[in-house]
Amino acid sequence: METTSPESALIIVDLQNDFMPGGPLGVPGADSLLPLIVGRLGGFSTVVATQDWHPPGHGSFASQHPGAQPGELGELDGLPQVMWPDHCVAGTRGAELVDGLPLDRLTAVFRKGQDPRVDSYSGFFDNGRRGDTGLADWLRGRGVRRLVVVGVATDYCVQYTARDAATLGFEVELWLPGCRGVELQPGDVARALDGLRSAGVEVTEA
Ligand code: VGL
Ligand code: ZN
Repeated sequence: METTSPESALIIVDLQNDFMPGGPLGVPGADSLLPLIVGRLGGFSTVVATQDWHPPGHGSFASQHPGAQPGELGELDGLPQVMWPDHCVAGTRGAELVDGLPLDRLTAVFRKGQDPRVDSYSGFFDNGRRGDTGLADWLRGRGVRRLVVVGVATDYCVQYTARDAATLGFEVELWLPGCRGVELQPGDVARALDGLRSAGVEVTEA
């Protein structure tokens, strides 16, 4: 049996319906993650889920930029911004955590992406690092020093969450079997993993 350490937390990033294959921002293979992630829940006394939670008409949506196509690079409030299909609108079925994720096993859910003027890939800060979700202080308050990060998408929200966690001084493991990427450009996931390793994140493959 896996031993639980109060110092370790599992961070499940954006395991939401709209990111499942067939959804508006479907991530290939994301529907295979649930049993793998559920299988690890017992090893952690602290389990956090993040939830992408956008207002209708969020500025990251291509639909808000005349002429923009989903997947293109544009700009939002002075920051480079990928134009995404409408997704994870607060309160919709698409924004719900996937069926089968046992909500009673989650210690907390942190929502992000609520400011229409800035995207928020990381579970800690928005992309402009202006807003703070409070996750870091909450984890420290529980005595958590080590994080295992899983979920979607490896090249976006998982990457940003893991990098911020390392920068904030947490010991971070990205458990690759529990992650899937968008891969808008071939090689995006590999580049994200290289960057994370350089930032001190341990990428584990089994
Ligand atoms: C995500 C793009 C837009 C993610 C969220 O969860 O990785 N990607 N919003
Ligand atoms: Zn989003």
